[in-house]
Amino acid sequence: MEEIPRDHPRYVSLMIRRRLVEGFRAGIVVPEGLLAHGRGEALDYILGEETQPPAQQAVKAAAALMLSSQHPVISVNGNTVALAVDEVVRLSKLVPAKIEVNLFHRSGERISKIKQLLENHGAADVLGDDELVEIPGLSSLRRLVSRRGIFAADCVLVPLEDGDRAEKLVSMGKKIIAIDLNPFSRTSRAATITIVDNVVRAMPNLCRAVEELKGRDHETLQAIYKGFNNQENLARMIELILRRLERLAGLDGLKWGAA
Ligand code: PTJ
Repeated sequence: MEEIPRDHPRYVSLMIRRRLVEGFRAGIVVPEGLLAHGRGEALDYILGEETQPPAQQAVKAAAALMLSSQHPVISVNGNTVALAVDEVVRLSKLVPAKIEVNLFHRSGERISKIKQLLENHGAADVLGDDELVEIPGLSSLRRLVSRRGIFAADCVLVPLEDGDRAEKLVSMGKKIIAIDLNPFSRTSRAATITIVDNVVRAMPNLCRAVEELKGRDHETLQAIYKGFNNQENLARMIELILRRLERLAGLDGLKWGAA
């Protein structure tokens, strides 16, 4: 692939796209994943492509929730591993939490490629194709989950999700942490904690927060995540988008247009 000049004003964004295209060519990301990224990056652009304070609060609550859970699981799909494979593995070791591959566009071949990639980056015992059971009432192939993983989990981290599975997992009594740049999505609204940020920033932030909170007693961790109100946090993110658009509307449009 052609070189992307380091001094290009959109260098970071172009490199993120490149990772997804490479993931697509390797059979890890589906074409729909590239489209999903387009929606995500449009929202990220509006958010200023940086972690906003409400997202950092959600990260802290998510870290506390994962650390105080009995059986936390990190659910991964094609886009997540293409963008944050090292952080997924690191987080799974820090918490510790199991990793399960759970795909919307499920195929045996993609599951083994994603498992292989995770294992190449140091993950052990990646779930997703063994002892499968169904999430009741869910018709997409995401209903197939591991008995030892998502099915038994009390807390599931779902980066980049499509709506209905999060809702079903919540109705099964599980606590859900979503990472989704779209504060309006069904996933964001259904989750216990939603981190409205790009997965490339949210995952390292989550690793750092887990490192900081590790060793705190159960009551302190519970107090942190119980003090978090998801609907309020989403409302603050939407408010932030409104304020930012208002500010931008006052500027010369040509100055801030992306290449
Ligand atoms: O790998 P598979 O087969 O499981 O398929 C994965 C995709 C992403 C194709 C599938 O889950 C899907 O169709 O998802 P949706 O319904 O398009 O939802 C993806 C959500 O993630 C949208 O709300 C996007 O705004 C958001 N999003 C996209 N890129 C990012 C993101 N959120 C955080 N970080 C991103 N980089």
